[in-house]
Amino acid sequence: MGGFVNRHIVTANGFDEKNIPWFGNKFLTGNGYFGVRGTMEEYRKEQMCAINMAGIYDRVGDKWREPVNAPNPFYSVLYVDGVLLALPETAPKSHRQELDFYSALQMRETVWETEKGTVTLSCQRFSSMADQHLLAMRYVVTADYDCEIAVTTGIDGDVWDINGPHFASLKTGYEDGIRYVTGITGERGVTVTVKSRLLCDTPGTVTTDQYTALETVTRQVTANTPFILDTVAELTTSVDVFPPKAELSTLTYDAVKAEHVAKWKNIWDISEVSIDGDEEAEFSLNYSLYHLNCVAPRNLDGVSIGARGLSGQVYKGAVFWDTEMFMLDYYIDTDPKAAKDLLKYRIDTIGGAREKAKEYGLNGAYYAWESQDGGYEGCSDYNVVDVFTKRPMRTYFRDKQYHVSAAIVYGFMKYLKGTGDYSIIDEGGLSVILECAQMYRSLLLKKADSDWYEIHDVVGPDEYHERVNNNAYTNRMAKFVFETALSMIAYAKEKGLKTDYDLDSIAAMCKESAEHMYVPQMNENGLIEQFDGYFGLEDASVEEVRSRLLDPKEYWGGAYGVAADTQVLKQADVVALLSMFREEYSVDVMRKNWEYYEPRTEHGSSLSACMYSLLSCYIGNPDDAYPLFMKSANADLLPAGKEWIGLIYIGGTHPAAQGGAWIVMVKGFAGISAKDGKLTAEPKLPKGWKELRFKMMYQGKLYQIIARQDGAEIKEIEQQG
Ligand code: IFM
Repeated sequence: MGGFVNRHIVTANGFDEKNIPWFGNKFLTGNGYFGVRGTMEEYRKEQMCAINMAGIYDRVGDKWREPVNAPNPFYSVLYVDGVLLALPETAPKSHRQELDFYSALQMRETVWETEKGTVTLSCQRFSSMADQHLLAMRYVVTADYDCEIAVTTGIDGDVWDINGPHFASLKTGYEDGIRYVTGITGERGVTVTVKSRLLCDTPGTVTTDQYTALETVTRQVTANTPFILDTVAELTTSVDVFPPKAELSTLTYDAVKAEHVAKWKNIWDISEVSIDGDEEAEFSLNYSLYHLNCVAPRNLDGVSIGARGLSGQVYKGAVFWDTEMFMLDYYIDTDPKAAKDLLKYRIDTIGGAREKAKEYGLNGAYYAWESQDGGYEGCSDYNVVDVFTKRPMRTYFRDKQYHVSAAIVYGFMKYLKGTGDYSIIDEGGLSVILECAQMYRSLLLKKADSDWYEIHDVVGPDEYHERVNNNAYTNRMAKFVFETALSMIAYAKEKGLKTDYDLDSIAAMCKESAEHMYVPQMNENGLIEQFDGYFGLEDASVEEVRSRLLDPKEYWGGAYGVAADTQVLKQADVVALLSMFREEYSVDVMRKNWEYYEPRTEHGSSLSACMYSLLSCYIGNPDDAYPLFMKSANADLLPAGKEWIGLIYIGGTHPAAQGGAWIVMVKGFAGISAKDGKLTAEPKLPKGWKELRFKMMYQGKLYQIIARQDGAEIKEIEQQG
């Protein structure tokens, strides 16, 4: 794997302009409050430079609402003897970018050759995990000859936007040694302020304009004497729930860095995974966990994680089922408070889900496919732009992906089982579960002479087949929601929880619905049909279907998509069902379905590989699981997967794939499950893995797990702090 040089350092050597978007994701730093793309200091919006804010959305006119990017306090350009040295314009002699994901520090070293010698620019920067309002950078220039170095550095408020501009007004200035840029969003008037302080022993000249607050520092240097400029910056908004911990004017780079590194060490003390026998897998998995920590909205209210984390405005910064299905497990296992906060987002945004249900004539709560602040649906009816006509295409993600509500209920149940903390049920979780059950009830259809409830006209996890009937996954999930609601009603009654719901009548409804829910069963070949009529579709291979594309960016699904009338699917659907309800199926059934569906799956979504990988482990084939696990863990380390659907850009980080890799490691390879309130392990390690070691929380206790080819140890250990 290119770039693997150290247990915790991702390195990319050389400069290639084509990698700018991908490296922006790969080298991202973040602290849950914001994410800073791994771009270079001299980059601007053209290079997709962004500080992406968690949970602050804005809408301009009738364009898509999206999260706001804050002004960039790292903007810096270098002149040596009056000549600009900057990427991508000035070709470097050498260039290296690094991310130390243990200490969450991003570094670059760029060497330029000038007429007189070489100039080296080294930078280190980070997004403070200790005080989430802070960012800091050390910028060091060294020439091997006497010269004049000038650095213009400060805040760039001319930010990259997909559907902006989001700042209806910007104010820039300089006061008492502090530069600032304040933007006010157009739709809701949220104020976003970036302040920064330059720490350098040479006084600078300050300039401000409509977008920027910059300072130029010029110094004559002698050969090989480093010129050091430190920046400490603070990002705040008018809707913050906690203030910065200290006055910006009192902070130094080294002090802020020391606290940041210490905080990350605490995170790794519980999160780090060791895989004796496979350094590459260990590296990829820990790198994935790094990203999950960069995006966890710790300490924020009413915020969850978008499908592309904090890497930009792609997918409208919206929260999908990805969070509950793929990411939540990692937080339940390592930081239950963060897991609870993610679920609280669904409690806090039930209003949006109720409105969506009403809009479609349904009862209860129908959670958004693309949920933004307030839980409002960010997805439009025309969510893909056709590559040929350049017109928006009618898609059914918004109206027909009913499985999203069930994923949220599934998330609540994972939390309850993993933590034993039922307080969330009394804090609004009961409403979420009951109202999702009411929503599913209003989808049920019964044919005149049938005893069974069906669900028609849906889009399942495999989005390429729209408006299908009896998607096995959706129907089983609906039944799961009814069953869960029943058990939560029993819990509420037992505990005497105060509620306005008529628990008896909802319980009767759920019981009747669950008992009569039609869940497609296996046929004589042991196969479960993905939806009514799926087996009758053309059985073309993925490669054959791919060869029918007239344009590589063409959307495979939708009415005229190349996959729509074939059995080729985008991502795990029946396989997801089997992974989630494994206790209901024999290994033989799981194997037959894996073998049938895997060759027909395009894996066109980063959510797919981990589900197939997990089921492979359950079948007892960790070696088949391994490449799919690595695909998931490498989603952002290796060249990006699909970056376009039609003419819509979908690049960014892939937290669901990263969370999926954790799930495969825990439930698949280590074979962890809980029986009678106790963790058990039945490891199925891939070839070459001698020992897999990690920690996880279960029901308030911390455990050290050591899994080997021939068995496992699970030991309760003391929790720090
Ligand atoms: O939620 C997913 C969906 O299942 C497949 N397309 C991408 C979305 C965001 O990751």
